[in-house]
Amino acid sequence: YPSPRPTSPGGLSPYDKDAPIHTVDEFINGFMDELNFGRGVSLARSSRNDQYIALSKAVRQNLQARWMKTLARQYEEQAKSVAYLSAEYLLGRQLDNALLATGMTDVVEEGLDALGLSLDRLRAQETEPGLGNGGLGRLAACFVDSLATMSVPCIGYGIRYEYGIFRQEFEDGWQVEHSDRWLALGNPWEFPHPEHAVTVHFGGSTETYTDDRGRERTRWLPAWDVQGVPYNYMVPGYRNGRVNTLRLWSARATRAFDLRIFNAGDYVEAVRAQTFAENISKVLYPEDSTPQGKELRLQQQYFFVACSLRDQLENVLPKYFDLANLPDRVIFQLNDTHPVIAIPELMRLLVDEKGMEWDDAWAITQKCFAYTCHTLLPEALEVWSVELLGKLLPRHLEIIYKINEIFLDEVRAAYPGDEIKLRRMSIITDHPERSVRMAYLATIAGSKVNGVAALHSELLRDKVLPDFSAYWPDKFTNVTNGITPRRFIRLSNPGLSDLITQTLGDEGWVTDLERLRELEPHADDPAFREKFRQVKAANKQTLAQVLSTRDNITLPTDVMYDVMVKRLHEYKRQTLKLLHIVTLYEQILSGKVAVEDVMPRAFLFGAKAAPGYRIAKEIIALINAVGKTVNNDPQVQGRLTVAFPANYNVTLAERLIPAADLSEQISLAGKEASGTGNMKFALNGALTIGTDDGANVEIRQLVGDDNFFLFGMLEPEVEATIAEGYSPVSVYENNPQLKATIDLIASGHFSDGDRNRFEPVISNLLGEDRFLALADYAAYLEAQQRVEAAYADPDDWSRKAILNVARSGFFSSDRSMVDYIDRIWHTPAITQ
Ligand code: GPV
Repeated sequence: YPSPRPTSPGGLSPYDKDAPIHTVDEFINGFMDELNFGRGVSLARSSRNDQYIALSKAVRQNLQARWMKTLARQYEEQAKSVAYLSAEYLLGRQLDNALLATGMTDVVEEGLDALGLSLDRLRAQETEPGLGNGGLGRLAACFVDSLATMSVPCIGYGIRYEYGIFRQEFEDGWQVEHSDRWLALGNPWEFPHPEHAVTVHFGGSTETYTDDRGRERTRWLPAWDVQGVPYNYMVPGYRNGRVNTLRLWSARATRAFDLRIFNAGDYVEAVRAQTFAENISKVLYPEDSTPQGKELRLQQQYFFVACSLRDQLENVLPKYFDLANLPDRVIFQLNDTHPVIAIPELMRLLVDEKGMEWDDAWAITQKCFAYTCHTLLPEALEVWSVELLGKLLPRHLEIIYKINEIFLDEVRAAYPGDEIKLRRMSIITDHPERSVRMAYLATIAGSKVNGVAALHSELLRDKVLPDFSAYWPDKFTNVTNGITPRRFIRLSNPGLSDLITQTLGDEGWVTDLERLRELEPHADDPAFREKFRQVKAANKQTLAQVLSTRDNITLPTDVMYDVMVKRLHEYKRQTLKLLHIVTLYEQILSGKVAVEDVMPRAFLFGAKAAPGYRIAKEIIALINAVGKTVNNDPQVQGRLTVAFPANYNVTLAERLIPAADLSEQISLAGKEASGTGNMKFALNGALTIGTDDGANVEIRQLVGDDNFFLFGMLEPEVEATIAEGYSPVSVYENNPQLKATIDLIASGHFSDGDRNRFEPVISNLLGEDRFLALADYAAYLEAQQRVEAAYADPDDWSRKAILNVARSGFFSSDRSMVDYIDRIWHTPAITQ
């Protein structure tokens, strides 16, 4: 397998021989050229945005030469490559990553300094590309980073949304959404190629005909079309001279589309129709793990996979390529079900357009796809109504029916007479309406199906797809998620990175994260612990500074930072965290605990709610209301601070995570597929308080029980509790502290006496509590007491934190890539 390349520490390296910029002078020349002749402004008259764009373009020059080399070499070698299909890429800011990959940071800093400019200020000018909702989109970004760093040929395909994830603001503590105009000031990181636009069809009907060899065939007579314009992004490997491609598609009207309407004589209508086409890539759907079944979303899905398949077959593969060999050249990895319509699309291309026989095409298709599932929640499993699919993609629906028919014949032969199993395994379900189960289609067609953490893969096999795993035991596998150490420690935590590099003697750990194990002996060294604490304290200072200017938030810097950042979802149980905070507060108010005995803590939240997810927005409002009351109540004497900076995104995560002491990973067991924030915190030396869920299980196994605060029901207990008939009210009635806590909220204490204000949250908890927050409340409080006891011994806490860092190497996304290559892709190593 491709081993990560050794790196040349610091500065510019020998592999950079094709790069135009090596020295400070060369940088200044490149930068001034971009400013004067690219932007058309003098330094004196330039805006910060001019400077940011000129800087980015100077930096990207150093990547471009290598990019072209990578592509040329790849074309020569014709090696098998990964085509990662993902509707989301949550990239985060690009400039710093490009500086790191090229090793230009010092040269650039010095050059800008000589011009009287500050690199930090120009960094802050970049609007991050938020082309994803949360974990799933960020995972895709980590994976493409790792593949480039490991020199594995990969092209990432996705959508260039004109508006990414909404920008969140709070008005009276209530979430309001604003459009994310991330392209408004220009984007120096993309390369549009309108000349390579491809056409994608929609709607219409199908017909049968007899071809010139006398065979009965089907063809699609679509009703309308749009064009996909590719925008290429560079995905630089870390100092290894490789640059892979991320190709995002943007929709525009075709000429035919325009002409048809122009010819009807209505100019204004024709222009409006262009907007209709462009709508397809206009906006990212902001629902995370809760698909809404909207027609435009299906259009987006088909749009980007149809563009991507055509691109592979017509531009990436050589002319006259024998498609029988397609599986030797490409593996399409399906990032959840969003791109699964690619399966019938490939069948359509092979059978209808290339004239292949069905069975031959199916044999190829089955080898070319693999499917990653990212959830266990039934409501997150995508289905498309037959009515909608038939209207938008009539030929694809026919192909899905045929795949299903042939598959069910197989099942019938394997399990004669078992009609119920047949109905259970059918791609088509009749309830609540006739629809296509995309996860089943992906499972049937894919060469492999993987979950994203050990526990998740097990539950996926046994609970979500049991019939399929019994039928194809070898199809199912696990690849535990990972995170890129380049962005999530090396860039985001320079203090800790420097300490690690000094301690280990070199920077090799950045591409070989298991080397963090070498830190283990230092966990017992008081001097090292002291340095480690200084890094954490400095990171808190930096965060407090950022939040002060960004959000006007005042944070104490000498207290424990207890952080819960992730999308707002009931299953993730932000309410459980809130109940803990209100409990601590209620104990002060009621005099049960003297305020001097309260351990000082800052609770930090970050979370966006899907705009239509009512209860999630109510929970956000409640967190903000509690924060306002607690922060301003003199009885608390500043010992408890609640901070909820708006618009949590990758950029903010890079500041929050390095400053955290405690990582909150408290989902109901069996609901969080993996989590990846949990890995980022552990890697940055926070201890986890967490349930036995997702990748928490593996984190705890690796860091050790003593260095992890486990609490709560296990997955089988959750099932048993629900089966017995769970009653949240009786938990409430039987736990006086819980009752006092909930009653305090219900009393209107956090809503100026308005007892109705948070009634929806209260009645949701007492009446339903789908995710058993009340059932885990007592265990959670008890675990928080263990946390406090441990934190009271700073030296021992540091030891535990250091061991978390030292034992987190497994969670590098480089390791995830090795597992994908080994278990699923079988792509060979490429030599530089
Ligand atoms: I399905 N995930 C997500 O972010 N969006 C989705 O639509 C779906 C899943 C997340 C899971 O919730 C996390 O547990 C997981 O770590 C992440 O995907 C990456 O696998």
